[in-house]
Amino acid sequence: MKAPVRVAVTGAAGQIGYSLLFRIASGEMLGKDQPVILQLLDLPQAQNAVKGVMMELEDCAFPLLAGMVATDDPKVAFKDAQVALLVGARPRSKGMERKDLLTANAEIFTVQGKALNEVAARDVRVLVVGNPANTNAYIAMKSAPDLPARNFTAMLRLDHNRALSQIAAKTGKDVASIEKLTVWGNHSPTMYADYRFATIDGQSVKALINDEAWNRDVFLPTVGKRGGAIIEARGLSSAASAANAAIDHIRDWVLGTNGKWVTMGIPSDGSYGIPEGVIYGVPVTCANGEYTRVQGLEIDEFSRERLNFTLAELEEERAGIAHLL
Ligand code: NAX
Repeated sequence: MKAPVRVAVTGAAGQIGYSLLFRIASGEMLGKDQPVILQLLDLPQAQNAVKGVMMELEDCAFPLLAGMVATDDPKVAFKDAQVALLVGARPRSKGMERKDLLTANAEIFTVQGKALNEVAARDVRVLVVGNPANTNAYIAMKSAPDLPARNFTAMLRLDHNRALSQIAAKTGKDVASIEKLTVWGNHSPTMYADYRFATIDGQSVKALINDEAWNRDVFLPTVGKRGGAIIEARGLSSAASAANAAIDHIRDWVLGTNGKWVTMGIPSDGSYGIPEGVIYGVPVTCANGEYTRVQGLEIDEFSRERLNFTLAELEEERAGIAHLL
């Protein structure tokens, strides 16, 4: 039996947490032979709800669940954590300005970054789901100078999966047959879902679809505004699909993608004209527990505009919290 992996999850009492924890405990994230210890963080007022979730986790009698901890202290939750899913964040309340939302989250992610820096495993893999995810990941990364910057990532995978399913529907092909799709930039409606390099059974998706107006007027707005459409329809934001994307992100990072492209928000190395350090969605492949950015892709004029547009939003967010770091 392998030694258990310590997985910290914040926002454990929330709706994404409720979809996520059971799948982690059943082995869907780290493998069916990998025991896990769940270290659950939530606010003091949510501790009872966390206890309820833990009771349900117990009642599943998952063979791979080797232990659980519930706490409102990030230093307890992140102690020796090898994977940290930062899901909990301050939601936007009525009348709250975007600036206030950024500041409130900057405080949370500064504290959590510092705690990770102090107590987490030195190779901890961090995925930030809580919004604004890219900027929150940036803040956590900057607050954890003793940890490798490359271990801080933001979730663009839900956007990637949304784009995959739109293309599958448009072409009538299987989702699994689509390769080399990516989503650039911020996890927000400014993201740029890009199928210019994508293939299905070796055929170009761009050629198969052959409809630039569909790309611009249907595909990009549909993917970009999907979160809003789900809130409209369900009365609640995406939860199960967000949890699924988080599982995909960590599973692929740890277990590899066999050469397949996936999208991760990672600190820029300066390529594609993205300033170094900005947490930006890019295509990656994963092998041996590491991600590698896909390099050398051609950026045409339309794409450059879109890459710059989503970058401008990230730069604005970064400027908004710069004084706090
Ligand atoms: P919920 O409001 O259901 O749950 C959030 C949980 O986080 C609550 O239990 C709350 O008590 C806890 N929390 C708040 N501040 C905390 C802190 N400082 N430390 C620990 N826990 C804290 O939200 P849910 O629907 O689960 O969404 C969680 C986050 O994911 C939100 O920020 C949401 O905007 C974001 N999303 C990100 C997505 C992405 O693709 N990156 C997609 C889905 C989702 O919208």
